[in-house]
Amino acid sequence: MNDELTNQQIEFYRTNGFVAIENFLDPDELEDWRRCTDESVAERLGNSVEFMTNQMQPDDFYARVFTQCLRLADTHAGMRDLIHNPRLGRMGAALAGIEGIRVWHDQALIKPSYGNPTAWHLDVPYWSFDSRDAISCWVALDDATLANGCMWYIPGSHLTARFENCNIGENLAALFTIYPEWRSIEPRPVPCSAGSIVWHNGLTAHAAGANMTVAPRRAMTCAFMPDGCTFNGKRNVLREDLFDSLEIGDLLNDEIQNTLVWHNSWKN
Ligand SMILES: O=C(O)CCC(=O)C(=O)O
Ligand SMILES: [Fe+2]
Repeated sequence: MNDELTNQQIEFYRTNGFVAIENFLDPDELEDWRRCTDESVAERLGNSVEFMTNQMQPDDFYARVFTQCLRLADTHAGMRDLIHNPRLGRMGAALAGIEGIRVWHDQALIKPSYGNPTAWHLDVPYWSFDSRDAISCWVALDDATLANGCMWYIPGSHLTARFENCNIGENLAALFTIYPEWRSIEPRPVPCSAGSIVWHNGLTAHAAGANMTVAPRRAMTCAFMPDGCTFNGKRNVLREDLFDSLEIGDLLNDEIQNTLVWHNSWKN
């Protein structure tokens, strides 16, 4: 795992709200990420854990944007090792400029052949905390191209985003009715080869194109929350018992739900 970051990459991330790193995984590691993703997704779909996948109504538009399976590290030991790897967390913390970093949710996002585009959206406003420093990684398990639905970003949008958002629906451009000021910023596609990692700030506007190829475009991703964030009242992926016990303003530090995967004090 090539987890070293240059100052230039950190600077690029802070300015643009995203950064792509090619050759993050070596061929053996890529094989492992693919295996753990394929296995854990197959198990999840077989078990129909309704809350954590979007495949309950497979003909819906959203179900055909991607097959989405959330929190696979909860149910697959190999995936847990990949997602909880402190080296991955350290990378995210270094880019975001935060002391400690917790898992919000991992998710597999598999855009099927002829899958719909992923509409422009922000991530943080869906979640149970408000932060300008949340960060997600998106690991390409197949080459991501302009043809099969690579990621696109609005550079710098994280700097002016508010916590207002839209659904990932049929209108690709719904987000721009909330943020008309972003309409004139040229979006940047981020094609990358399998084994690359793309990081984005949770407030950076992003999207993906349709998959106009015969093969799926697989990605394994993880959203991270800065240590110290507090509950804002939204359920999102919180366990029911935890959600019921939380008051707005409570620290989100449950070690099972929001595992601390890296803290800068661990350096020594
Ligand atoms: O993979 C996609 O199509 C969208 C990814 C995304 O929205 C995310 O990782 O937050
Ligand atoms: Fe997203």
